[in-house]
Amino acid sequence: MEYAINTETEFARDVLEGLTATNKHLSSKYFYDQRGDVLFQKIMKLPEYYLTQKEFSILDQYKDAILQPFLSSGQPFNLVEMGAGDGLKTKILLRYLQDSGCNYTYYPIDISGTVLEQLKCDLKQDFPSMCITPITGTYKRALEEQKWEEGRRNLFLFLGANIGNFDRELAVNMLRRISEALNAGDYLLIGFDLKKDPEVILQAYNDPKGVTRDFNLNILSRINKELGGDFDLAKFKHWPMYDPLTGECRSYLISMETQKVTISGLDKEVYFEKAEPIHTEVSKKYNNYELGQLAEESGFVITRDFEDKEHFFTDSLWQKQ
Ligand code: AVI
Repeated sequence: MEYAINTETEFARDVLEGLTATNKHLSSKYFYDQRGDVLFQKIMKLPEYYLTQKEFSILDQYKDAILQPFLSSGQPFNLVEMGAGDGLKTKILLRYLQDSGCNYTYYPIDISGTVLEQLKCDLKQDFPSMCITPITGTYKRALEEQKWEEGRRNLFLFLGANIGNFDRELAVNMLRRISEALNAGDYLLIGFDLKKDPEVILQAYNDPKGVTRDFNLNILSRINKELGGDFDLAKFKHWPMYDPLTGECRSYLISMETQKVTISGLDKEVYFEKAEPIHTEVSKKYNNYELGQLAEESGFVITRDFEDKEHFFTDSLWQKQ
C-alpha cells in the first residue's frame, strides 16, 4: 500500500521525535486506537490487573460519602470526567446521583471518539433523562476550552489511576491545570494505585495471557497502519519493570535483534541495536505521604482517602483551596 508522507498529525510528529531520540520513546497515549481500546477493556477484566476491581469496590462501598457534598445541596452541578473510557466504574456514581434526584450534567472527556460514542449510547439507554455532553480530545485541550457550564459547582473525576501515566512533574502540571479550571470549594475525586508488593504490581503489567504485551505492541501496529511502518512485532519483546523507590512501573519494547525499520509515511528509516529499548509507558504508584505532597503542590487539600481493605488503591477526594 502507498502512504502519503504525513508529518502533519501530532501522532506523526511524536513518532518521528520519539524514534529519532537518543533514548527512543513513544507515548502511551497512542495505545488507544480501536484495537487498543478493546485490549484495554480486556486488561481491566484480567485477575492480575487488580486496579479496576479495587476501584470498583471502593466506589460501590463509599458512593454516598464521596457524593455527599453534592447530594445535600440540591444545586445543579457539573460532573466532569477526565479519561472516561467505558464509564463502567463511573456508572456506580451516576446511578446513585440519578436515584438521589440530583441535577447535573455529565461531561466525559476522552481522547478516543469511538469510546465516547459508545459510552453516550450506553448511558442514554440506562439513564434516558441524563444530560450528557461528551468532549473528545486531550485533557490539556479540554481544560483550555472548558466546555462545561460556568457558575455551577464542579466535581471532577480522574479515576482508574490515569494520573499514574504521567511522571511526577507532568502530574503536578496536569493537576495544577485542573485546579486552575476549578473554583474554590470544588472537588476532584482522583484514583491512585498505591505502592505495594512489587510482585503484585509487576504481574498486573505482565499477565500470563499476554494481553498487556499485545497492548504495548499495538503502538507498533498503529505506526504500521497509520504511518506505513514495517515493524515486525515478533522482533520486539514486551518488558515491564517496577522500581519500588520511584514507584514507577515502566514498560518498554525491546528490539531482539539489530534491525532497520522503514516508516514510509514519515520518509524515515529507524535503526535498532540488539536489545535497544523503546520506552512506551509509565504507570506510577504513590504512598499516602506522596499524595499529600502532590495535593498541596497543586492547590488542593485532601478531604478523605477512600481505600479498599488491602490498601491497594485509593480514590482520594480533594478540595480546591
Ligand atoms: C490507563 N492506565 C491507568 C493503565 C495503567 O495501569 O497504567 C494502562 C495500562 N497499561 C498497561 N496496563 C494497563
